[in-house]
Amino acid sequence: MRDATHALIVIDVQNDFCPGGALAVPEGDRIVPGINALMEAFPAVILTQDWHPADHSSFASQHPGKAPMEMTEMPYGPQVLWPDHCVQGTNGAAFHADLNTTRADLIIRKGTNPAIDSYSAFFENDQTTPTGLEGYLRTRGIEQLTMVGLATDFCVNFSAVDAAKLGFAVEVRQDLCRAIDLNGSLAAANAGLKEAGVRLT
Ligand code: VGL
Ligand code: ZN
Repeated sequence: MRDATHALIVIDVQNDFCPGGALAVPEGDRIVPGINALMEAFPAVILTQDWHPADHSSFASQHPGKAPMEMTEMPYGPQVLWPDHCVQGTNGAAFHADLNTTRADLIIRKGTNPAIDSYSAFFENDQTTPTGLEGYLRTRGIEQLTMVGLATDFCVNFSAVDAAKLGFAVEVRQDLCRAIDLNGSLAAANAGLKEAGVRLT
């Protein structure tokens, strides 16, 4: 068992990010058994859940003439336009059926504001609106984070970089993550993670 200052953060292991889902990450489901096993070694387990309203502005369907995976400009900067995914209350937004959610201390939902996407578990994509996760971790005395989940190059990446900037010691278990890899996003993410001082293991 890791000591009480160490939490496992499981990012977005949801049906829509698994094979057959709306924004399927190749092999996204393959990491589930390893994540369940790893939970046993952690005194604190937090799950994140991408949780969008049906008219979310990150959906290409909300931008006439735009197709999924194209870019747009939002007031807060460039934004990838995604297929509709993880709509609140749908089966696609549910956790993978085999993920051990019983073990979770906290489930934090993100991407609920229709005007702002939220890749990171700590801040929305405007990089200023907090989700509240930092306060939860600090009040529990947690200083070290191990991150796993989907997708390596988007939500895991942004969560890990933000956590490192906030002063947590962060490890990303690459064997328990899978990537979307859009236009070199995985290589860029790995470089950014190293630069931020995240340990890639
Ligand atoms: C994610 C794209 C859009 C993720 C969430 O979990 O990595 N990616 N929403
Ligand atoms: Zn999303």
